[in-house]
Formats: sequence, C-alpha cells, structure tokens
Amino acid sequence: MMEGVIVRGRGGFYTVRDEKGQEYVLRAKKKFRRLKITPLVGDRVYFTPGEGKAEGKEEDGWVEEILPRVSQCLRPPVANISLLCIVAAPEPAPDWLLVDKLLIFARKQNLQTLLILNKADLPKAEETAALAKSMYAGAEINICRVSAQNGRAEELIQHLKGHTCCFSGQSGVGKSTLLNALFGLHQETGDISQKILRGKNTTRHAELFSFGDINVIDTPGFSLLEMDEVFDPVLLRDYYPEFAPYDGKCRFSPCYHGTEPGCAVLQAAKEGKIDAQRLERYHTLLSDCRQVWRERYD
Ligand SMILES: Nc1nc2c(ncn2[C@@H]2O[C@H](COP(=O)(O)OP(=O)(O)OP(=O)(O)O)[C@@H](O)[C@H]2O)c(=O)[nH]1
Ligand SMILES: [Mg+2]
Ligand SMILES: [Zn+2]
Repeated sequence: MMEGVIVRGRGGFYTVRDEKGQEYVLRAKKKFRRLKITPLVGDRVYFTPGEGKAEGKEEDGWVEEILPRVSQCLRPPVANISLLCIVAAPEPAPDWLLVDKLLIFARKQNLQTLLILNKADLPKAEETAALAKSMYAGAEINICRVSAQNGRAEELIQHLKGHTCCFSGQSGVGKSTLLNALFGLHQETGDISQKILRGKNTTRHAELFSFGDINVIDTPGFSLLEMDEVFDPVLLRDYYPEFAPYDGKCRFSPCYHGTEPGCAVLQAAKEGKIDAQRLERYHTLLSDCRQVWRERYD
C-alpha cells in the first residue's frame, strides 16, 4: 500500500497525491460508509493505486485507510489543518457574526486562527480594518491586511509558514484570487454581483495545494453558517478570550453573561473594556445555542 493526502474529492472520487507529487484518482472502500466516515480533503490515507494507470484509466484504485485526524472541520469540511484563515473584505460587506462562528469552530478544534482582511486597495478598507481591530482586540486573533492585487504578500506568507491552512469565508472576498496571487495558481475566480454586492459561489470544491512547508486549502465560500452543532450553552463563553479576566467575578455561578444581574462581563462592556458589538453577537449566538440545546432530543 502507498501513502498520500487527499487533495480533492468529487462525486465519490478522491484525488490522492503521494510524496513524489504523483496524483491518483481513487474510490473509498465501502467500509467507510458503514463506519460513517467521509474522506475529507487533507486526510492522510493509505491507498492501493489502480491497475489501469498505463492506459490513463486510474480510477480503479482504492482508499484503504484514513490515518487518525489531527483536526477535523465540518464547515468547511477539511481534515488536519492547523490554521484557519478567515478571509474578509470591505466588499462584500463583512458578516462579523459568521467570523465569530468560525472563530468558535476553530477554537473547538484547537486551531490557530488568522483574520485576513483582503482588498486593502479599496477605499473602505481603512474603516473595515479599524473596526475589526477594535472588535477583536481581546479575541486572540492575528489580523493581516493584504490586497490580492499587490501580488505576493510576504507578511501573509510568514503567517502561513509551517501550517496546513484553510482559507474560508464569505463568497467573493477573494480567497481564490489571493491564493492565485500568492502562489501563482490559476484558479477560477468570479466577480461580485453588482446588484446585491455578493459573491457568486465560484469555487465549488475544496482543494489542497502544497508549496514547500505551506499546505493550503481553498474552499467554497458561504453566506450562511448554522450553529447546528449541539453544545451546552454554558460552554459558549469559554470560546471568548475577552471574557477570561472576569472568570468567577459574576454574582451568579455559572453565569451565561446574558442578562444576569451582577454580571462582571456586562459591566466590563458598559465600561468599554469589552467590545459592545462582539458582546451583542455573543448574545445572538447564546440564544441560538440555547434553542438547539432545548430541541436536542426532538
Ligand atoms: N479590489 C480588489 N478586488 C479583489 C481583491 N481580491 C479579489 N478581488 C475580486 O473579488 C472578486 C471575488 O474573488 P474570488 O477570488 O472569486 O472570491 P472567493 O472568495 O474565492 O469566492 P468564492 O469562490 O465564491 O467563495 C473577484 O472579482 C476578484 O477580482 C483585492 O485584493 N482587491
Ligand atoms: Mg473561490
Ligand atoms: Zn456574567
């Protein structure tokens, strides 16, 4: 058997790249379905290559084993990443709630995070960057400003070094354009609908690219991200580093930092020590989370 990494998956076929860069198109053994395991882009696998490779028919090999995953994301569905790059831009207008959700998913998987503010060349970029910096000041996330129009952005490259990273975020923020500019790729990109100022979901499938010690996965953008994972609402606050200094300082225990009297977090927000918008979005997520939690046995 050989070893490789899944670089794309389409219609039940998985393209696996071995150490030498040779690619094989394979199917997954039936046992994975029985075990309810879906092979993901980024998975390290053992495989048997097909027999018909010489005739260009390579689609008769098999993915035999999936090696244990270091991390696993469902949205976007990728395995073994160590850094989640959340890409945002002044256009389409940033959905910060989506950014917050991605941050929560990332923390749950112990991934490092990087907020990439692309399209720094647009007039509104200053404003967007200033807002992001103040909202996420206590959120333990690195922020990197770039423009895909300026070619290879060394600062961004430095952040990616040594990582398997995944570019995620809204459609149209320039994930594919940025990867093309950074690494000389030729991926399809799409313009933004001028009518609704939204991306057109140009990238349809996740794909992994390797450049020295940087592995990077481009993923399809999305506009909606459900908090459909069931988890105890009281755990949500643990994904907000800016709340940590107030641990144990609320009148009630546990305190959800919702509407409880004597809540140290609410007080800190009042005093401007915690960003008000970020707290407001936390309250939105808290109520979503509570609803899913209540309905969990329905
Ligand atoms: N002005 C400006 N436009 C950019 C920049 N980066 C990307 N764009 C434009 O933004 C649009 C969307 O780019 P894509 O790379 O297709 O966006 P995406 O995030 O990959 O979108 P999906 O694949 O749909 O998720 C294209 O018209 C790009 O030319 C940038 O730095 N500055
Ligand atoms: Mg794209
Ligand atoms: Zn509290």
